[in-house]
Amino acid sequence: MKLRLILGDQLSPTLSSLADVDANDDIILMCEVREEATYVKHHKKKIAFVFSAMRHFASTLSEQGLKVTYVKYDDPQNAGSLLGEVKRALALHDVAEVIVTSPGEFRLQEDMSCWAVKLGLPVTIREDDRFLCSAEEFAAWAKGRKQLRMEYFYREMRRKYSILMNHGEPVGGQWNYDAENRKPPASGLDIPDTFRAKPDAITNDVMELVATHFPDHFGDLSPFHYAVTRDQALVALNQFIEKRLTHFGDYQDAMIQYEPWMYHSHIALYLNCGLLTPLECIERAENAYHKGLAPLNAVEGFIRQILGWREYVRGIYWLKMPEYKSENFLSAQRALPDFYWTADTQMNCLRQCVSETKQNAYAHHIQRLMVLGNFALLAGIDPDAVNDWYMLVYADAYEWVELPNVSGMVLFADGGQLASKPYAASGAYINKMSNYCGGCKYKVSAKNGPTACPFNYLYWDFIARNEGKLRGNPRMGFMYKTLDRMGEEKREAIKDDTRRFFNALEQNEKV
Ligand code: FAD
Ligand code: DLZ
Ligand code: SF4
Repeated sequence: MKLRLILGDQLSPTLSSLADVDANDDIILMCEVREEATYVKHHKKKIAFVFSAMRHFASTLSEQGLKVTYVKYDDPQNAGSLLGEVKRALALHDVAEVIVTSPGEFRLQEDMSCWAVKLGLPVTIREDDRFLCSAEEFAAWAKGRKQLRMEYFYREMRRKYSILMNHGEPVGGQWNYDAENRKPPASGLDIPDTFRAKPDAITNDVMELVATHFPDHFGDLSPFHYAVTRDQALVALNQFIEKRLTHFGDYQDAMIQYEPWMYHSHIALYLNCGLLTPLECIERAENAYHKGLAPLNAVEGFIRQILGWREYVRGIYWLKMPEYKSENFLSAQRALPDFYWTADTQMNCLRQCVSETKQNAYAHHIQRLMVLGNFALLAGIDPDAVNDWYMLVYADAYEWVELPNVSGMVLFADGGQLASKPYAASGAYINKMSNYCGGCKYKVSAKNGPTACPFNYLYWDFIARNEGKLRGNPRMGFMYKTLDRMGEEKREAIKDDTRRFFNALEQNEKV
């Protein structure tokens, strides 16, 4: 008999650990355990989502005639850890081998590599083949390259899977249509609502459990409307393709007050736990283009996120771990401000993005990058604290995707292995791409003084403070030329404003 362990982000019928399952003999083990639910104190909605999706997946497997042992969180016998639960199952059954698909996080992979010794029987860790590029293939692509740029990786993937290709050339003649994808928000946009599933009895049970056992975790548990089965996730995907994909490209970088969903797909949480596969999402978008239902800039932009960015950041993660986790190129050390938890700030952009994160366990990419991340970068917040926050607050967060986005894309903590320059921006960028500034106590047009937008002086303080490390970056040349032209008075004003702002933060004053 074989014991097949399935983790909370492995909810795919095609999972490698299930490939040769013997319905008459093998046992499938799934368990809700304290260790996984609390190694970071995940958002309440994320725990509810993962547990409910796990329970639904387990009942689908049972309906197919497989023998499933499902351990609920509040089972009095629950050992609290994956290894503990495997041991408990081994004591009850005559198991010859444990089979598991390779986990998505380094810490768990390290742990599992010792299980055979700890358990005294063979533990087979199979490749997770739900990704479009294996870790080995990525390492081969990376070998000998000075710079690992996503764009070149993405082109290889387009060729490999023949996506948006026409006789070896990219459809439309260009690989990338990003230049058409940076429209500021227009007024009067009619943005379709996101997919909303009605919680069923399983989800209601799980929500009660989360309210009881995780009361001090961040975030709002209700309303809960995420898909928790593959069928529901497919409906959510179709709804995106039909109603929002057309404008995905145009407004990909736009932010509108009280519009948390915009034209994004809201499928990362389903992709990352296995309810959807990357290729089916890509193919549905490509079909929409061929049927004339969505323009090329939107379809190519969406496909690039999944076929390009998603696979690329995973490749970087496995290539660079474990060193990547402790990188701090800019020696950033500031504590994470309280308003990342409370949303209690006068900076409207941050207030809006934190509030939406708290409500939905979701924020779209540009909110994560250019508001929440940009502030953390400019303020020099410790990468460990920022990574912990991002891992904890989003329903789609797993370290393989969260860490390269935060340490690489946002904080430049990896010194430029992922991004060629820091994504630092002043308030002007946020003002151009959102309508947040109109409702802000600060003036985005003011550069200095107590009423000036803090992003404005923090931006220049960031440039000046990190001169030793960034001046040599060819893409930062223009910034340093501008800094060089600044008079002494202006530089002093920036320093004074920054000092005043950080003092207020340290005194726990509302900033
Ligand atoms: P859409 O905007 O509709 O994009 C479609 C899909 O493309 C996403 O579902 C996702 O699977 C993929 N994708 C898009 N951008 C990226 C990216 N940069 N890296 C990897 N995949 C991408 N994504 C996560 O899945 N988990 C995370 O923990 C996570 N943390 C992030 C932290 C920061 C600081 C930043 C800047 C980005 C992070 N991202 C993360 C990437 C991206 O922001 C989310 O995938 C996206 O916002 C999810 O919403 P969506 O499904 O509506 O995506
Ligand atoms: C995210 C998560 C949570 C909250 N809880 C569980 C759990 O109780 N049991 C489980 O098997 N998996 C859970 N997961 C997903 C794991 O954390 C995930 O498999 C690892 O982080 C590896 O990616
Ligand atoms: Fe954010 Fe500055 Fe605009 Fe206020 S003025 S919303 S702080 S960018």
